[in-house]
Amino acid sequence: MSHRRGALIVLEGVDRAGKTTQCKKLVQALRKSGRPVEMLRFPDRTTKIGQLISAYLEKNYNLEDHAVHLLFSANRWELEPLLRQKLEQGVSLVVDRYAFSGVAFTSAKPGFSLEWCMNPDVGLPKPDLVLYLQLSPEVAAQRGEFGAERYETSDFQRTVLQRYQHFKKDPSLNWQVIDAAKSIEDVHTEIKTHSEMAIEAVQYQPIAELWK
Ligand code: ADP
Ligand code: 2DT
Repeated sequence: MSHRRGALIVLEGVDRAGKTTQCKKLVQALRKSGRPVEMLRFPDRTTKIGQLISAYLEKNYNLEDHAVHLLFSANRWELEPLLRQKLEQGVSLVVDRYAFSGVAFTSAKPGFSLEWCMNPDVGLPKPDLVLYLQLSPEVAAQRGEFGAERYETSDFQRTVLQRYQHFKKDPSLNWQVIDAAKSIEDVHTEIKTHSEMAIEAVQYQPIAELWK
């Protein structure tokens, strides 16, 4: 590849870990230093599939557990051409949740293996960096009440937190654990450093495929 590509940077972590706050700050900081960057989030609730997912999360619509898992994955695949195009154009992407949320949340339900949960996302653009915002349920609780959406209960979130631990053992991922209990500014500084390093490191590398 003769021209530079952008980096795919994903933020993951349990509810209220600070993902949205940090995605916005990271995009601002990277833009300020002159790097082309855009923010995305999954689920993307604006598409037809996303609207179904949103209705499910808001408990306005029931879906069978396997079916909704596949819809979350389909919501990533429908944006895959756009993601790839942006990265190839040299735009870095900061993404609030990705396939790791898909696996952690569905595998927290009874009867779902990690392997089954990972399968539909095999081959998606592989993140060059995953920033996992680590926060204990106790500190998360201090950041406010749970909302009314599906999955927003402390028992379920505890299981999700356990499921996330699987990924830090995967040597093929650039999985960085960030202490999300620190101040917003301290977390930001750490995230920015990792992100700038990833952007430099991958600019002449091809985009890899997730879990392949
Ligand atoms: P998430 O997207 O992971 O659910 P948010 O970014 O929406 O988390 O943050 C959840 C709440 O916690 C918000 O009220 C936010 O202002 C607050 N918050 C985020 N990061 C921190 C931090 N490092 N310390 C204290 N409060 C934080
Ligand atoms: P927020 O929009 O507040 O982040 O909540 N989820 C997300 C899944 O179950 N599977 C997925 O693939 C993704 C991306 C996490 C979205 C909720 O949807 C869950 C919380």
